[in-house]
Amino acid sequence: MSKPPHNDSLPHYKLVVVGDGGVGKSALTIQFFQKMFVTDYDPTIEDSYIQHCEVDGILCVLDVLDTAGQEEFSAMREQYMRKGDGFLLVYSVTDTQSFENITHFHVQINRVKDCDSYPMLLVANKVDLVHLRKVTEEQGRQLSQKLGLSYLETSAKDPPFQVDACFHEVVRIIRNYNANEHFDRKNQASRRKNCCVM
Ligand SMILES: Nc1nc2c(ncn2[C@@H]2O[C@H](COP(=O)(O)OP(=O)(O)OP(=O)(O)O)[C@@H](O)[C@H]2O)c(=O)[nH]1
Ligand SMILES: [Mg+2]
Repeated sequence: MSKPPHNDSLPHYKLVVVGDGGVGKSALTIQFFQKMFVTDYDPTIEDSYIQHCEVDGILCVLDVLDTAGQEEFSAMREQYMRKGDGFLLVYSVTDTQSFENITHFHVQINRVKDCDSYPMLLVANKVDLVHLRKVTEEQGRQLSQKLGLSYLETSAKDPPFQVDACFHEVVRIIRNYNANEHFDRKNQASRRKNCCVM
């Protein structure tokens, strides 16, 4: 029987789930890790989860930080943003304010990372609440285009809808980003090699 690969040899991705209070960050994270829907609302301060995960046939370690959306904990944001390799920007389709606040999270992550594009996915949660929906799919897609992000609709409620998909998608986005960065660095190095000082 083959031994499972040691953690150290696997790629390790730190995902950070951000968004306003009550949008379903914890419900999505717990549905992904524990395959259950939490119906009670217990505001998070900060929770962390880790597990092996296979994405497109490649094993990795996923380390997910479920953050506080409540404004009173907003001072902790910059610190966790610094640690993230990829971000899920979550809003609730029943809460227009949470949708409008996505732009602030996007700006803050780019500022903390000191770049204008970083691995992020726009997640429209609670799509099961059809009759309470206030933010349409079209509005969500428009925002995602404006920010240059991919867009996924989810429901953490049973039966879950696209919950695994949204975590896996962020891993794909990080892998692409890292591959492009590596490619850019290699290109820069070879350009440097080819230049001659006159
Ligand atoms: N119907 C429905 N309810 C949801 C969904 N996701 C979360 N909820 C409910 O919404 C409430 C808030 O969910 P949480 O996951 O605790 O919200 P949060 O974003 O973690 O909030 P903070 O920790 O304060 O930032 C809970 O009562 C959940 O059961 C969903 O997809 N559908
Ligand atoms: Mg929470």
